[in-house]
Amino acid sequence: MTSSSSTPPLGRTDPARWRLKVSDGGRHVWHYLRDDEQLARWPQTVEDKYWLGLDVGLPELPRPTTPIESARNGLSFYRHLQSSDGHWAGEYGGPMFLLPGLIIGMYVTQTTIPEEWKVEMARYLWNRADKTDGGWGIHIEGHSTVFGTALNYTVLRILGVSAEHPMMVKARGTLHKLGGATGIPSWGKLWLALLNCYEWEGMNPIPPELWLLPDWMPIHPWRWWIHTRMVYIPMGYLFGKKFKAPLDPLIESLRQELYVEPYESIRWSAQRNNVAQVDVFAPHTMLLDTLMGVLSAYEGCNIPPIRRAGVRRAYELLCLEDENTSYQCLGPVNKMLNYVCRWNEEGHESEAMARHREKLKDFAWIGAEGMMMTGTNGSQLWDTSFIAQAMVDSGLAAEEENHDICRRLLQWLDDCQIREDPKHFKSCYRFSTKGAWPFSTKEQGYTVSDCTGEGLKGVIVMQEETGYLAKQVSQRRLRDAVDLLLTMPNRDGGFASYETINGPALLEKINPAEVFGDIMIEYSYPECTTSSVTALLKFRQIDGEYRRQDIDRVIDGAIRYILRKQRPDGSWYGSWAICFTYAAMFALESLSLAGLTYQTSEEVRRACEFLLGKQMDDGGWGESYKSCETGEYCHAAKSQVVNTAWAIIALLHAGYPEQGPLKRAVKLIMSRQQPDGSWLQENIEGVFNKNCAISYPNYKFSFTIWALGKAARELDWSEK
Ligand code: LAN
Repeated sequence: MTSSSSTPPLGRTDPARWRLKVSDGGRHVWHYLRDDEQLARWPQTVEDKYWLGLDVGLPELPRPTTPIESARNGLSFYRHLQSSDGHWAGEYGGPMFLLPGLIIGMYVTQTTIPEEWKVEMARYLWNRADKTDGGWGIHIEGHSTVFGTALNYTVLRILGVSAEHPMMVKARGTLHKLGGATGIPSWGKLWLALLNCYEWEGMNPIPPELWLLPDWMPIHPWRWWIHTRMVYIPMGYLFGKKFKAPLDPLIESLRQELYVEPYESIRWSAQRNNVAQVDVFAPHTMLLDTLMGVLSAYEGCNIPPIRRAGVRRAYELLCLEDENTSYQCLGPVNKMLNYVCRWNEEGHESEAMARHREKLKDFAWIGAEGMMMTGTNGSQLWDTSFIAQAMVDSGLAAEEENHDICRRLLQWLDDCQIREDPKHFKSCYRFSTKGAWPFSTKEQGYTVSDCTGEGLKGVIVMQEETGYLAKQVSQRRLRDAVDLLLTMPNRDGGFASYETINGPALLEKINPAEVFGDIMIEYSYPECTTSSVTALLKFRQIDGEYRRQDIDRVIDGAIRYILRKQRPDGSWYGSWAICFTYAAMFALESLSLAGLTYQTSEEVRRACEFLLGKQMDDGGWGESYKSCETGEYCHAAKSQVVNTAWAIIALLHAGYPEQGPLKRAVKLIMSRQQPDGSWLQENIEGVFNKNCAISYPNYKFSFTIWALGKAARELDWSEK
C-alpha cells in the first residue's frame, strides 16, 4: 500500500464477484456479477483469482532439486492460468497516462462510467500514488511528474473523489510544487483542452492539413511511426475543431485546482512550450520550436476551406482505422481520441459509437490493486508464443500431462493468424497483414514483425517438435508468414516493429511529444530482427527450398546488422524491455545461428564479458528501467528472476563455457520459486519509447521456465 490514507477513496468492490470472460480469439472483458444467482452459475477460475491477487489455493508441490523439476513445477502452476480458449491472458498495465484518456474521453462524451469501474479505478490510483509525495509518474515505477499527477488527479475528481480528500490535498500540493498544470507536456495539454480545463491557445498547433500534403513529401505523416501518426490523426481533427466539453461545476472547479494561478489570469500563448523539467525526456529542438512558431503564425491566418479539408481527411482516416480494427484501434491512445472524434461528429446514438463503447471494455483490466487501462487490448499472442517455445525447448511439451494445453495452445495460435490484408489497405497507408501474427488479437489486426516471427515459431515447434499435434496450420499459411517477413527488412538489414522505415531520421528532430524518445519513425531493433530471422530459420528447416535465396540473404543482412549494433563494451541496447539483458538474449541468439559463439567469435566473447560483469553477488541479474532512460546499464536494487532468465538464455546461446556463473543464476531462480511452483511479481519488465515502462507479468513464468529447461538440457547437472 502506497497511500497516505488507509482506505481507498471510494472503497472497493467484492473481489469474489469479478470474472474474466474470454471470447472472439482472445478478447478480454472483466465482468462484475452483482446477481447472486449468476455468481453461483459462473464460478471463479484459478485464472480469475490469480489476476485478482486472490489466493488461488493450488497445492504445494514436491520441492524441486534439479532445474528441470523446477521448470516442471513452474509449468504445473502456470498451466492453470491458461484461458479456456488456449491463450494466456495477463495484466498489461504500467503506463500511467492511459487511464486519463479513458476517463476524460468518457466524461467529455457523456458516457456512463460503470460504478464498479469508478470504485476500482480510484483504488488503483490510490494504490499507485507515490508514497512520499502522493503524485503519479509516467509509469508505475517512475517519479511524480506533472503529466502523471495532473491527469490522474483529474481522473479521481471525475470518478467522484472530493478535492478535500487527504490523498487529493497531498497530490494537489505536489502538482503545485511542480508548477501546476500549465507545465504539462503536450499530450496532457490536449486531454485537458478537451476537458475544457486548458485553452487551445496554449497548445502548439497540430494542423490536420498535414494529411493533405502529397505522399512523396519526406515529412508526410504516413511516413511516421505508426503509433505516432495514428495518434496525431484524431489530434489534428480535435485541434481543427477546437473541441471542448461544455463547462460544468466540476470543470470550473478543476480549472482552479490544477493551477497555481487563477485560470483567468493565465497567459495561454506563453504556455505552448512550457513543459515542467521533471517531465521532459526529449526536449524540443530549435527546429521544432521554429516550425511551431511558423505554424502558430499560420493559425492566425489559416485558410478555412483548407482547414476544413484537413479536418475532413483526418476524420475519414480515423473512421477507416475504426473499421479496420472493429473499433479496437491500434492502441489505447488513438482508441480514446477516435472515440471523442466519432462522438463529436456522429453523436451518442450512432452505430459507430455503440461499437466503440463496447470495445472500451477490452482495455479495462482489474488487478490486485484495482482497475487500470491496458497498453493494448492485451499481449495475448506474444505471451502465448513464448510459453509454447519454452515448453517445447525444455521438453515439457512432450510430457503427457501437458498434451492438452499444447493442443489448445496450437488451436489458438492457428486462429490468431491474420489471413488477409486489411479491409481498408492502401487507402489508409496500412502495411500488409496477410500471414501475420499480431501482438494481441487477430481483431486488433496489425502486423508486428517480431510477433509474426514468434507466432510462426510457436506454430512450427508445436506442429513439428511435439510429435503428437497435427499440422493444422498449412504449409501455404506458413509460407504467407514468410512472404510477409521477407518484405520487412530495412536497408540496414534489421527489422523494425510494424513496418519498414519509411521516413527520414531528421523527422525525429520535430518530435513534439516531450515525454517519449524515438517515436517519429520506425527504427531497426535487434529484438525484432532476431525474432524475425530465427523464425525464417526455423521455417527453412522444414521447408528448405521455399524462397531459399531470399531467406539466406535476409538472414545474412540481419546478422550483419546485429554485429554493427553491438556497442564497444559488448552490449546491445534493448528497446522493448529492460534492457541490456533483454537485448543480449536476442542478439546472441541471432549470432549463434550464424555459428558465432564464445568459441568462434570475439564479439560474442565481449558480449559474455559484459553480461558477467553485471552478475550480482547472489548469482542473479537485476536491471532497472533506468537503463532504458539513460542508455547505460543500471542495476536494480535487487536481482530479478526475469533479467536472470534472459541472461541465462543469452549465455547459453553464446555457448559460454564456464558452468559456474550459469549454475549460480539457475539456483537463484530456483530459490525464488514458491512452494506452489509460481514466482512472485518483481519489478516492471517492459518498456517503450525509451521512457515508459510497461508490465509483462507473464515473463516471470515463460522465461524462467524456458531458462531452467534450457539450462537443464545444456549444462551438466550430474554433480550438484
Ligand atoms: C508495444 C508492445 C509490444 C511491442 C513488442 C512486440 C514487444 C516489440 O518488440 C515491438 C513493438 C511493440 C509491438 C509495442 C509498440 C508500442 C506499444 C504498442 C507497446 C509497447 C505497447 C504499448 C505501446 C503504445 C505505443 C502505447 C501507447 C502510447 C503511445 C505513445 C501512443
